Amino acid sequence: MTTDIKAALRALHIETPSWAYGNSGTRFKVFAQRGVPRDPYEKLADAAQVHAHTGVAPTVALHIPWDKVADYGHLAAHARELGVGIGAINSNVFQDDAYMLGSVTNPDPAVRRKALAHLLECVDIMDATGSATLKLWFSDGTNYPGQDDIRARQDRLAEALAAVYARLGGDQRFLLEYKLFEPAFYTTDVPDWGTAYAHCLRLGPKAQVVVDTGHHAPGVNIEFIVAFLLREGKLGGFDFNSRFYADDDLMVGAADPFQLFRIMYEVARGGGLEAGVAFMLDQCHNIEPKIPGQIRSVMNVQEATAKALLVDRDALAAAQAGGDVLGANAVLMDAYNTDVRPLLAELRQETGLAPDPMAAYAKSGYFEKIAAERIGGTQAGWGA
Ligand code: LRH
Ligand code: MN
Repeated sequence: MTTDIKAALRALHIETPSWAYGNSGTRFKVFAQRGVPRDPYEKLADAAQVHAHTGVAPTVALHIPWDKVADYGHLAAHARELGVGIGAINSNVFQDDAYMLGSVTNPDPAVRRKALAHLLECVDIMDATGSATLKLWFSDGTNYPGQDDIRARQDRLAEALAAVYARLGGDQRFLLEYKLFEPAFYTTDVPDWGTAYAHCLRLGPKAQVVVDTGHHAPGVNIEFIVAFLLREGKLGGFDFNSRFYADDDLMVGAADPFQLFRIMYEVARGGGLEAGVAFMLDQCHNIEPKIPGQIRSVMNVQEATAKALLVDRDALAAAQAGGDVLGANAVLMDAYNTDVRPLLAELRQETGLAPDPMAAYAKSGYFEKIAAERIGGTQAGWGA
């Protein structure tokens, strides 16, 4: 049992987002922090620290144009030298003035063409970096009833998605991300898993859904969505974070570790650990140090996954089959209430890592080094 669990935990691959290493905030304030990267090369160096200390964060998601460089092949080579790879390419059709009334759903065909051109450029960047995954999130929506035709916007969205789908290479796929609201406050054109699923189903196997854990209405049972999409072969990935209220983008597992455990249990139960599901973090460390924030987040996913793998599946199946409600619930709670930190510390030592990545990073002196070196220049951020 432990051997299999350790093997599954060693195979866990958590992708960190380049933008988590830059400055971020809210509409009220973006607090700058010392040592923040000034360019994608420095972001990759910081991401490599997370992988160096956890052993399970070997790729970095890029966001275009926040990570725009002259030579994406050179950036990918730099990543390899650092011991990491380029993961999902994230499109950005939410920050250009032209997109005030939408990007691919905009009533103006010229704006739609502009947005599509950006999405296709992101596929070119996938080709240049060896990335196999395009992540599509659309801020598109309306703020007032009547502002635009809900059905016509779906037609425009479908047209753009079909054009991107046709451009994808053999081993490439796109992940369509949904979000209940914000920045739009009346309709959002991809508001929920059902809408994303329906568009992906219509397109084909290279189109899957990404579940951002901060993008649901309060009270939504996310692990049900996970179980359903996995059963359909349409769960492409996660944007992991946590929230107390809305799209807070806090550290995954920080606000609701039990929810993360329930999600990872459905992932393990549904074969999601072996199905090429992308486990990506999508977070903003507005007030806490960035690299330790990412290390802690990776550890939270590891802990939730270890607990999920500890569930006694046979005992659970027997209790469920026998209608033993409390017995079945107890099997799951026993796993959740198990302290898996010694198991993970042991696993890290067996793979030549320090048992406590947070302590190891703090002792490494890396922060002091970057805080001293990274003087001047423009710190990276959301570029808004
Ligand atoms: C939108 C989102 C999306 C990213 C952005 C950084 O809220 O979750 O995944 O493009 O955050
Ligand atoms: Mn996201």
